Amino acid sequence: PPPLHRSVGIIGAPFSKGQSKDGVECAPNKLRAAGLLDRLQQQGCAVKDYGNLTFENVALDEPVNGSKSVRTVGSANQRLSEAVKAVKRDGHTAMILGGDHSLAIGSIHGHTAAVGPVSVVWVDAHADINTPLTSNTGNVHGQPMSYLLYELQSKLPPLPNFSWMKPCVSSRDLVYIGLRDVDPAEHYIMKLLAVKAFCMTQVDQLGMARVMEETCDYLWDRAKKPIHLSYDIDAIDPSITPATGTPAVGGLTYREGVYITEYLYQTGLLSAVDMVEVNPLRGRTEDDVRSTVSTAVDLLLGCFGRRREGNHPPDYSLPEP
Ligand code: 4U7
Ligand code: MN
Ligand code: MN
Ligand code: MN
Repeated sequence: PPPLHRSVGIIGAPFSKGQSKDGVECAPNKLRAAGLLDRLQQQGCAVKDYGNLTFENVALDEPVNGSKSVRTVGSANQRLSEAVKAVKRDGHTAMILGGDHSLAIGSIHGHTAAVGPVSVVWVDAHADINTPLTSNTGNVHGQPMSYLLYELQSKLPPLPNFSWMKPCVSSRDLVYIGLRDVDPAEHYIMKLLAVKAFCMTQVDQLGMARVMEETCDYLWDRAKKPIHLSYDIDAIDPSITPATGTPAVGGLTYREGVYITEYLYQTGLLSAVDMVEVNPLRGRTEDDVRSTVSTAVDLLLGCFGRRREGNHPPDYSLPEP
């Protein structure tokens, strides 16, 4: 069984230039304000908050092959990669609070730089595997997996402020869960590389318990590696988590979403977790925002040992009359 006491190193990555809507940069502080750190401590985690990163705003960041803010995204991810590497070298499980999903580039890069090859579990409505040349929107948050995969390097144009990064994930070490809004080029790439994906059809067919068993069977077939969980809040149905930039109907239930985190925690292999695309300026009401933020917090707590059956400290003893 995994140790009851884990130490978590939290990095705030208030970054939003991988897409065009304001607000995702507010999420790290919103998640903290919702009691994330206290609740982690209450469930037995040692918490170290590394604070929020600051990012340089690159002037004259003209689109490259149609992709927007590439230089700004490149430089921000270089900083994030260094920060994640440092948290891993300090011996913590890394928790990266986004920010938009383009930050998975630096997060996964820094993680592998510190610990070597990882398995990636990507929970999302979207595959985020467009190359800069296939993207219809030019938003880098729809492209991070293509930058990270060895197998797609020959399909990427040279990108300014990305020379620091080398691909670091094999398509064999990637599993998607929750997909339901995949672009044609992305679908083609996934078939070409035979990427393992449990889209919503498979979630309906198998149920989440089997999806998680099969996810781990698949990833562990060769070797057990540290797991990088990249959790896009839009994987959850927008009736529960509406405050996000690119909501997609027909998503995971709250219970399915939490089950993923409980299951991955008990593998003892979770080594880094991204929570991305929470946008407190989206959603129509205060309740929309509250429900989105509190669901994101619950997902993060699940990654660090919270169980719905209840928890108690290892040294708990009953009061004697
Ligand atoms: B997210 C999209 F075209 N595929 O490339 C794109 F539908 O990090 C959406 O998963 C990307 O929220 C969504 O822009 C990015 C679009
Ligand atoms: Mn998404
Ligand atoms: Mn995403
Ligand atoms: Mn989104």
